[in-house]
Amino acid sequence: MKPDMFEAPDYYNIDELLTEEHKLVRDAARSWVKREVSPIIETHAQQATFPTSIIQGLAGIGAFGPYIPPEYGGAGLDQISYGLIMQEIERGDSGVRSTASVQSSLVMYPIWKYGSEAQRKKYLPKLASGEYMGCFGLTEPDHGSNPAGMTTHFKDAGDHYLLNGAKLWISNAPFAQIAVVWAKDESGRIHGLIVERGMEGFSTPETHNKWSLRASATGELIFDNVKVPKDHILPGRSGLGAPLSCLDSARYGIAWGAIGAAMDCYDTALRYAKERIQFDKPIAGTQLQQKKLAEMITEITKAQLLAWRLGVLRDQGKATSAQISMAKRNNVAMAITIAREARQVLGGMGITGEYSIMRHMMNLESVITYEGTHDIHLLITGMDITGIAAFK
Ligand code: TGC
Ligand code: FAD
Repeated sequence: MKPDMFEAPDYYNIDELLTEEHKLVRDAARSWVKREVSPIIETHAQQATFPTSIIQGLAGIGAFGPYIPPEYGGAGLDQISYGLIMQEIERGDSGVRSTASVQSSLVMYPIWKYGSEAQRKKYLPKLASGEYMGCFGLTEPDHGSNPAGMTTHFKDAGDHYLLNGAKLWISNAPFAQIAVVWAKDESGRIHGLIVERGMEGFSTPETHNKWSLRASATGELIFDNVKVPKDHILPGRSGLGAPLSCLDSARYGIAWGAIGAAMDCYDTALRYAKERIQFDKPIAGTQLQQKKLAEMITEITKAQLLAWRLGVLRDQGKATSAQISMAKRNNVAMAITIAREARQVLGGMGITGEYSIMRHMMNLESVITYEGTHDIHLLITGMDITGIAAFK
């Protein structure tokens, strides 16, 4: 792969909206990605392996629990800093950002928000340092967009719960030490349970042959009469709103992350277009390529403003789930469109692993599907503005 020459576009001087701390956090993540992710990521994506060597580095830049309080090992940062970290990581690779999103928003967040004090103390510092990796089991083979229909269930068996069922498409599953699993009790109420690797009857087979997020490990969670100690239930909240509130945090991070992938595609295409000579002049001097590049920077700028404003609202505790849906949907669609256009700017070179664009493009096919599909987020916006749910 070519050396990482990335220069971040900032067409509307958005840096002026950031504090010194935001810029420090962002720049530390940016340098780390250049140094540690860019040189190895293409090989991992080609070989479909997760780069375990970067786990410590992710912890070092505060990517595991950026907004979790320091008393539990988190970085204690605000939501804009969290977003900027996700942006920089996804600039490197969406699969690496996935690993950080799951660890922070889908594992640490529910334990912090809905766990007991003993669970917080037991798990959060280890998750923040990367000693433990976690995964989040909501989706099932027959229930993806409609998690309310889940069939994974547990029953009271005296001094423990007995858990049965299966989860599919679970990021980090093949190597995670713990899984936050959503399952129904005997009355059909959804609860979160912390399941540990090594519990009898719990297995995590890997899902192979993905053309997307190849540097992220994806798998199943299978529960065959797993005895889960009673103190492994998250006591703070039950019902579908509990996992959905975790998704709010992860979807917010994706709204920023997608900007990173788009910026990398734009920056690569711009540099290539200025250097590539056809018909005796740089292709950047042709109207057709300028149209592509001008539209890319316009859409990136709009997405940056959307994410920044959403971050401010989240820091004020005012962001709604529907506002988060809009940003996730818009920014991921923006990124995938830019990736497709940027790939064309590079002509044949665009399909090779010499450049990051095709990898981003394939990764974004997962990003536009997980954490709520493009369609589901449109329906969430539709429900918000009309008051009528059109899911069913
Ligand atoms: P509905 O009846 O609307 O809601 C049920 C309860 O949940 C509450 N609620 C929320 N609470 C917090 N945050 C949100 N975003 C919430 N949305 C809804 C709601 O108020 C209600 O509470 P209560 O107290 O009245 O019971 O639920 P529904 O069954 O009609 O479904 C609504 C729908 C379709 C929007 C929801 O099911 C949905 O978002 N589906 C998409 C599923 C999804 O996003 N799955 C993601 C799986 S995890 C993943 O993909 C990780 S990828 C990781 C990576 O690698 O980065
Ligand atoms: P379906 O729900 O079957 O949807 C199929 C199509 O139907 C989509 O186009 C959808 O938009 C459309 N559709 C569905 N319902 C409606 C409707 N009411 N109206 C109109 N159209 C509709 N899940 C986890 O729990 N944890 C994870 O860590 C995780 N990681 C993932 C990693 C990867 C790489 C991938 C690909 C997925 C991951 N997921 C994870 C699962 C992901 O959240 C689901 O794939 C997603 O929610 C969609 O579910 P589905 O694939 O079953 O599609």
